[in-house]
Amino acid sequence: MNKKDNKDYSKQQRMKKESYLSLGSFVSLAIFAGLLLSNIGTTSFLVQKQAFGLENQPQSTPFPGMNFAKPIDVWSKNGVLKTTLVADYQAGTIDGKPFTAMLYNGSLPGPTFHVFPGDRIELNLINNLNEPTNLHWHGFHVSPANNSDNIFLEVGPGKTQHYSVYIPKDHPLGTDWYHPHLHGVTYSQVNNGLTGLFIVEGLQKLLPKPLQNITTHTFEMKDFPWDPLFSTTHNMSNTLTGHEKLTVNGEVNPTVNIKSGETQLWRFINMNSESYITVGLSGYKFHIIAEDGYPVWKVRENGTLFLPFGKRFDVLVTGQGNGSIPLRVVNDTYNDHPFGTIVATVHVQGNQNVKPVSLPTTLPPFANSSSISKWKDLSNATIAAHRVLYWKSDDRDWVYTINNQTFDPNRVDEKVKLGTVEEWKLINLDPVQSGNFHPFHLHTNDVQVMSVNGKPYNADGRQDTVMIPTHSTVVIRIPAYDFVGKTVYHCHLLFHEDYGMMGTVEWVK
Ligand SMILES: [Cu+2]
Repeated sequence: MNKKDNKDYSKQQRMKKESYLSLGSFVSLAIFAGLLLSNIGTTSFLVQKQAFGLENQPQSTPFPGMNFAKPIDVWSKNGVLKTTLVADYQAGTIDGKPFTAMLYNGSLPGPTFHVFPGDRIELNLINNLNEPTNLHWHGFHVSPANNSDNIFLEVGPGKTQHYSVYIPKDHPLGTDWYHPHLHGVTYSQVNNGLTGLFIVEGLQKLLPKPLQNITTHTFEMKDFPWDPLFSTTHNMSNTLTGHEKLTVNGEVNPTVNIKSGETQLWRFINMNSESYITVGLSGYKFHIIAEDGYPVWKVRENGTLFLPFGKRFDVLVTGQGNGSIPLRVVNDTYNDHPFGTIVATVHVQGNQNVKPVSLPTTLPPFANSSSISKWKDLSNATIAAHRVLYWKSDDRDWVYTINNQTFDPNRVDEKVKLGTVEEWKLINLDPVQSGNFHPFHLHTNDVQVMSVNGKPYNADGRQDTVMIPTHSTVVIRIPAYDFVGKTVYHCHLLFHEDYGMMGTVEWVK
């Protein structure tokens, strides 16, 4: 059974479960659906905007023929990003199909935030949903405690949570993102549209002078529409609408303009929670300068980019020739879209007399630090502890475990001492035919991949989202530094996470 068949198989299992639902469940389903609709009918986004001072932020413009808005860019000012996110339901259409999404500030995806190392984030999260939510800064090296990147916080319906996040002066540079991270509802909230980019600026300053002011484009890739009924029923048969489209920044097949000879910085992210994407641009190479918001030690040239859920790549691309070429889903072991699916159209303007600049093969260190933990290769690090984590799926009963345990927020699974480097062996026990890949994600500290199935891995830098293929072993090294507190590691197939595949780690002094 290949991955696709397996997905269909899982869906059949989910449908089977649905048939066990009692009449009572259907009654409560109807009540919940009614609540959802009444909320859509009565909540005015404009009123909320005025109430929370959002009317002073740059205005979003609606997509043509839709009432979802385009994401806007919000920058920090004088070292502070002061902003508000309102999570609410919003009706609109994608590809002519009506769809009710869960959105931040009415835009699909949410606003793109731009911050610098050393900045402070002061953010109000207002929850207008009928269910609890919270916020995670995916890829950020910040405190996991108090009202910082604390995924144990629960923001109830109608409640507001203030977040204060301090970004270290030597924070890695690149593309990170934000999304809800409340155990049990993460999968549906992310799939319904509650995601946005959080860019730590400064990556261009690591490039040769002529490239420091290049044009940037973001590619926030996500399958829409997703069936919002799942959020109210939590019935797995509702998770796939059957007419999902691969969208980029909320649009189907947008156009990107580049001149022949011009180099641009493209920031890719897979914002799905259960679809892999591999993209390619025929005749082009992507020069990867950051992975998971972490500048590389060595620039790798790749013809394709494989993005598990949550993965980001910052790449340099130089325009060639003249005319339009499609950015497509290309053939790869892992892919959940038909080969050839168009992601975006790249329009190259030829004969512009733009002289190409030679691209760098390495980048200078992003942080001025002598500490090995901060940014250097961990291959020769002293290892303070070795741990083994077994990842296992039961697709029939939807039980997903790490070391035979499902998630318990009150338990501490691993304690890691600050200032040390640990080596973790991640073993995926699921057989190849199960199709159950598990993208490992760790909060607070980025990791270095050391080997895959015993074969040494030549790491270009650090990552926060690492694929553990079926029936495979991946060895990683984790440097613990700067922050104490309890947080989590988990599978970023968010359905697995919601059904148990998450453990707790406490960074201790
Ligand atoms: Cu998984």
